Amino acid sequence: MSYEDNVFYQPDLEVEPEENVIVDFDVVTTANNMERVFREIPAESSVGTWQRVWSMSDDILQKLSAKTIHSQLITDTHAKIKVAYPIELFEPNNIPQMMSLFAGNVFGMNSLQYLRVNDFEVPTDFANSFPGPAFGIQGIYDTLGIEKGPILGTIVKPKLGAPPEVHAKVTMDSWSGGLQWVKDDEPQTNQDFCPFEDRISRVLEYADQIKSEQGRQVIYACNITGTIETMVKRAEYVKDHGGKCLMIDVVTVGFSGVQYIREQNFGLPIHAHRAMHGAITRHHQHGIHMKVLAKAYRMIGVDAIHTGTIYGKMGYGKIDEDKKEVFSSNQALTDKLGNLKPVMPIASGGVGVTNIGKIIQALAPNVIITAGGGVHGHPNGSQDGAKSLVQAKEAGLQGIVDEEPLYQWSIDNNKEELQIALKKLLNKD
Ligand code: RUB
Repeated sequence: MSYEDNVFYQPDLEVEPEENVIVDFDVVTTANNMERVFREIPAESSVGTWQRVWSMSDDILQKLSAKTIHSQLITDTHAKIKVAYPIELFEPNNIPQMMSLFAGNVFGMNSLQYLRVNDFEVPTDFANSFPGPAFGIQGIYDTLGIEKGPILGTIVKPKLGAPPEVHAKVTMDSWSGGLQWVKDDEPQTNQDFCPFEDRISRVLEYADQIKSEQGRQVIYACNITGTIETMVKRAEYVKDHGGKCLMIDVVTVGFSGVQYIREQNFGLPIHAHRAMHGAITRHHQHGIHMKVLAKAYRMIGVDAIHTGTIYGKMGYGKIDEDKKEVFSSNQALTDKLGNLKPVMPIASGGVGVTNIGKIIQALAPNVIITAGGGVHGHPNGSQDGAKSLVQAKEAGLQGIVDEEPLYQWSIDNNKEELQIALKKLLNKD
């Protein structure tokens, strides 16, 4: 066995999808031997190494080697390939092992300039070995007690620094202005300027107040990110104080940490913030596509996850590329995947009254849309900012998405808060 072994490259091989994990890669090589790379990737990511070892039997080689089963040359040095990994190589219910296998050492090979994992498909039983979301899309609607449709929310701003009473006021104003979902920002955990317990208890009291005064359930996604032990304590605190949701920075916390929280069955949906994903997902030819992460976090069991807005401040800044990225990630959250529930996408980052209509047209009905600066930057504060976002959503659902028609709509329909927001953003007197 070596990279020369034909077992690793069988371009016409038909494999059984229920017996293999099939992974789509983009490969860019520094070497001048693409066929060798077609062997090297499956070899290094299954049973092989750079030369035959005495302990390798023909039986192992035939049964357990991964195989490039499809290759398409884009240029002399760039190809798209599909690799089939026999399911026996995987441990059920173990995402870290799965990622170490097909997205592990291969990323460091010196014959590769770039490598990108674009997608993966797993057999049904393997998918079902994972917990998956406890709530998923329907569970989130049920928690809020609402029917289908875009859920509007905000991120408390400033990103960091506000004391608990200000944090709580920003939250209360956002809810009383009509928003349904408020989340902490991704680096907000338990700093001296805003201790976790003080913040959470104040905010959750306001959530109770909204419920008793308006009969509406609102959600506060409390960021519990930390060590596993800390996250467990924080989740217990949130639950004991009547909280309805946990937020975790799922990329920085890591797969096992997130799954551990999922498996404690706190009875609270998990809002997955993806801070740091860009280091992994951003390069078109290198790293891991967001839809791969989305699928992995769905298997682990998050209920909602950030996947982009298309029209906001994050992403590639090119509508076509962003559409492709966001649509395919969202599809990974809802396509059939064993018996696992579908996950709610979250569109966030640079959202405001001028782009929410386009986001709704592209992503509704099943989406949580959160706007931080787009709410709290309103000249009259967070409550009017929240109202303006709700009004812009109403217009967006009617197909009024462009700035000038939206401004006219706000005048014609006496949507004062929206009109004021647009005046500022469109520099009108
Ligand atoms: C948005 C914000 C969000 C990130 C998430 O603030 O803080 O956490 O943008 O990005 P604002 P993504 O609404 O003020 O821009 O969803 O792409 O991971």
